[in-house]
Amino acid sequence: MSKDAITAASAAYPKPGGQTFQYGTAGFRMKADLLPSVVFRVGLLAALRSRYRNGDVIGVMITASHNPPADNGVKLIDPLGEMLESSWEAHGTSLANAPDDESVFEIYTKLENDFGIKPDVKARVVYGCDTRESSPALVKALKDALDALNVDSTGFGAVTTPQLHYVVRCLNTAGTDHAYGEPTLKGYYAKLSAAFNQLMAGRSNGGVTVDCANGVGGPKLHELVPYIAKGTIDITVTNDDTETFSKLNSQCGADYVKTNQRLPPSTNAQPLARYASLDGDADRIVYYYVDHGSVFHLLDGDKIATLAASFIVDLVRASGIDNFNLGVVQTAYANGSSTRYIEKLGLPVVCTPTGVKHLHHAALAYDCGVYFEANGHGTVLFSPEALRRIDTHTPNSPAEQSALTSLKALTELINQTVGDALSDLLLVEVILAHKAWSPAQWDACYTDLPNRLEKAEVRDRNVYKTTDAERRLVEPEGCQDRIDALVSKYHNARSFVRPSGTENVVRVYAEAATKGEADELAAKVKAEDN
Ligand code: NG1
Repeated sequence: MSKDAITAASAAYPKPGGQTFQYGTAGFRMKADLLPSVVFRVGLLAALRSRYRNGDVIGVMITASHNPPADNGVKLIDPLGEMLESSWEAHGTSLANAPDDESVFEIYTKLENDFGIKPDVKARVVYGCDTRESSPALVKALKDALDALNVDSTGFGAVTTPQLHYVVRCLNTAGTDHAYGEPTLKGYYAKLSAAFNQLMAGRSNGGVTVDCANGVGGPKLHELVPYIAKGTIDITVTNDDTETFSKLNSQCGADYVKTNQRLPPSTNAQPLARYASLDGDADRIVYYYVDHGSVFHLLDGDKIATLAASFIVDLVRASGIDNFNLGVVQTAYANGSSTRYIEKLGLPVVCTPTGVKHLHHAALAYDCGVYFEANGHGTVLFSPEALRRIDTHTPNSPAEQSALTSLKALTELINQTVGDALSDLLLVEVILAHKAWSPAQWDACYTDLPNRLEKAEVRDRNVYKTTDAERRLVEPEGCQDRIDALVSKYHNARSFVRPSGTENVVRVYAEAATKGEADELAAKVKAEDN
């Protein structure tokens, strides 16, 4: 690649002084005004990655998800719609931290040489963004990098993160025997809705009100609704103002609801009606309702995981498929009651470090891996062999046939590339309709242990080192012993401290038999920690 083309284009995006960037759990994420040089260089990385993968399509998503409106971020999507392979995150970090245009070119050339990337392979990249005010300028920085390298690129405009993951997978599997779908938004809506309408045939389940966090999920849910068969469910879309940038994730959205464990203030909640909240890029969803006493009840990622796992296991059994290995993957933030409930269902459950790439990886070990973070980010994966068995299984009765048809449709309804709030919304609606459950009946599967999540500002989060899927601290020395001593004073209690992968803070989680105890334990651990 011509040195002049890269350095000249890079000169328009100088690295801000005094900043150190790191490709973390969610790619790069920070105040948007610090990002242009980072996004430009991520464009270079995407081109390299595509050429390294012999011209596979790589995705670049510009979003800061649930973060405030002034933030933005950027992350890469690998060919099958997965997160960027971990070993490449360091290359993103070194490009982003190159002090000047010359060193950007040197690192670019070194990566090309180290990976034996052939100069004649054409790179292919697709990209999208959320609805933030800063997104168009960052898209331009990305496009300038792609153009400087003569990349074959297509922009999808404002899309949800999972929609871009879907498109990437479709493009890379087109024409193969595992083609994923048509690589357009229309194709996405058509695929999800066809499966949903089939699963809901002859069923009607009232309505659900969806808070879209004033983010990209709003317009995209509006686009999906016309595809949903009339009389199945009524979807009411709220908090869908993407014009007033300051409203994004403000007093609404999945993160607000999960963290504060309360309704978005704009909700006029009716007893026992279903409500759901998406986050700013629609890759997370949580449900909730209020009871007749106006008490708020959260149905978070753990509740969605247990609902999905039990439903799929029942369908597999009812289809007459045996020796089918379904497992659930959680993180340390999963409520202890949910873990015990999964064990009671007789299903294997494992805990991984935070961040969906870890959960996704662990879920691949099963015929069907159900993974959700408690905050509502998750999906269900079926292995290629499981899909083949479902496809070729011969049912022995009309009941088996009916269960098998539903199971097949579920594999189409679920976005298997990444957690997808729109796909998860339809999945939950289908399951509740099949079970004829109200949100209260769903909630009654198990009772969450009261819990509290806090964050603490620290001088350097990197001094906190964890083990056991982040449930224990090994450094700073003595810290874990002090946490253990505090925990032992409470009933049914658990607490852990881990450094955030997306903010310069450590997070403190505590759960205990009562709300008062959970709050007190979290406060004491936080104080101990500072
Ligand atoms: P960090 O900042 O590492 O805690 C947060 C979420 C993760 C994940 C990432 C990426 C919590 C406690 N943490 O990570 O689950 O979703 O953001 O968005 O919710």
